[in-house]
Amino acid sequence: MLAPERNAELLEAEQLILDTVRKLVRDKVAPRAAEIDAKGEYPKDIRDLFAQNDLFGVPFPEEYGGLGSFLIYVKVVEEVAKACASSALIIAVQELGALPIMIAGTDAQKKKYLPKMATGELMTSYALTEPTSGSDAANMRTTAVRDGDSYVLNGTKVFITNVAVADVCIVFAMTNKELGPKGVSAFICHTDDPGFKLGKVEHKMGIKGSPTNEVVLDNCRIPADRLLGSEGEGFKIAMKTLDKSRPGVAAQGLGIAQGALDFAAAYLKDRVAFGKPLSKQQGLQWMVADMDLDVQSARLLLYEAARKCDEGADDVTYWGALCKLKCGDVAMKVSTDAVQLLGGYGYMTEYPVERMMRDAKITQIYEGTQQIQRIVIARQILGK
Ligand code: COS
Repeated sequence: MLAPERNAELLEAEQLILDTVRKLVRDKVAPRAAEIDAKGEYPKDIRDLFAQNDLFGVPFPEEYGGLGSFLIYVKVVEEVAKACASSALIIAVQELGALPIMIAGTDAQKKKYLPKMATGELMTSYALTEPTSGSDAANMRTTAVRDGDSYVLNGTKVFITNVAVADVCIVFAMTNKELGPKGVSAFICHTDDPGFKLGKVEHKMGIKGSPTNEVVLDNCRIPADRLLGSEGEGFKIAMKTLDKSRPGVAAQGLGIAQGALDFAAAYLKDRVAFGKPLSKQQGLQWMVADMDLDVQSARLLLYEAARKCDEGADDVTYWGALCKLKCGDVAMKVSTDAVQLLGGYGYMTEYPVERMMRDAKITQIYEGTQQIQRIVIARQILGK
C-alpha cells in the first residue's frame, strides 16, 4: 500500500494530467489520427506535444524527474490510444526503452540517461527480437565481445519499434553463447554509435505511425561502461522489463477497445434503420453490453497490474502477463465488433473503426504473443 499522503498527492496529479491529456487528445491527436495512419507518418508534432506536457516522465522515478506512477502512466496511454494507437505507442516505447536502465542501471547510468528520457530530450528503443528468436528470446545470435575498454556487437535485430527516431537503443546480445539465457547481456547503445545501422523499414498492417526497422550491428563498438548490470544478467533484465512494459501495451489495447466502443455507440444512436435508431435493436444492445463488459473487466485487471508495479509487488510477472493477455484480446474483439456494428461503413477508411481493428491486432502479438502470456501465467501457477 502507498502511504496516504503519497496517495493523495498522486490522486491530485492524476486529475490534472488526465484533464490535460484528454484536451490534447481531443484538440490535437484525434484530428491527426486518420492522416497519420494513411501517410504512415511518425507524428513528430505529437511527440513534441507529449514532451512539452511532461507525459514521458509519468512512470519515471521522482528522483530522475518523473512522477513515479505506473497507474497514471497506463491511464495516459489508454487516453491517447482511444484516438490514436500509434501516438500512444510513442509514450509506451519511451517507458520500454528506459526500464532496463531503471531496473539494472548504475547510479551513473541512471543520472546520465533517465532525466533526459523523462523529458523526452533523449528518445529510446528496445532491441531484443531477432529474425530467428522472437518468442524464444534467449535463443538470440547477436554477439558482444569485450575488446579492451569496449564491447563490439555483431548481429541483426528485427521489428524494432521507433528505433529510427530514437537516440538510445537497449540491445541484448550474447557474451557467452554456451550459457544460453545466462550468456545474454544488455547494453545501452546510441543510435549514432559506429556500426549501429538501421536496416530495412517494415511495412505493417497497423500502427503505421510508428516506424519499425531492422537494426544491423556491424562491428558496433561501444564503451564497456555501457553494459547494464553484469555480463550474463541480460535475459533477466529483458524479462523484468517486459513484466513492467506489458501493462503499457495492455493500456494501448484497452484504449483502442474503448475508442472503438465509444464510436460504435454514438453511431448506433444516430443511424436509423427499420424506422428507429439502431440503438433500439435488442440484438445490437446486447452486443454493446458485452463489449462494455469486456472493456470494463480488462480495465480492472490493467489498473490492478499497474498498482502492483507501483507497490513493487513480487508478482508483477503474473499481473503483467494477465493484463496484456486480457486487454489485447479485448482490443481485437471489441474493435472487430465495432466494425460489424457500423456495417459497410465500418469497413471504409472514412470511419476510424477499421483502423482501430488493424491497430488492435498487434497488441496480441508484440511484447510477447498471447500464447507466451499464457505460458508465463501457467508457470506462475503450476511452476516451470
Ligand atoms: N523476471 C526475472 N527473471 C526471469 C523472468 C522474470 N519475469 N522470467 C524468466 N526469468 C529467469 C528465470 O528465472 C531463469 O533464471 P534461473 O535459471 O536463474 O531460474 C531465466 O530467466 C531463464 O528463464 P526461463 O528458463 O523461463 O526461459 P525460457 O527460455 O523458458 O523463456 C519465456 C521464458 C518464454 C517466458 C521468455 O522467453 C519470453 O517472455 N519470451 C517472449 C519474449 C517477448 O515478449 N518478446 C517480445 C518482443 S520484446 S518487445
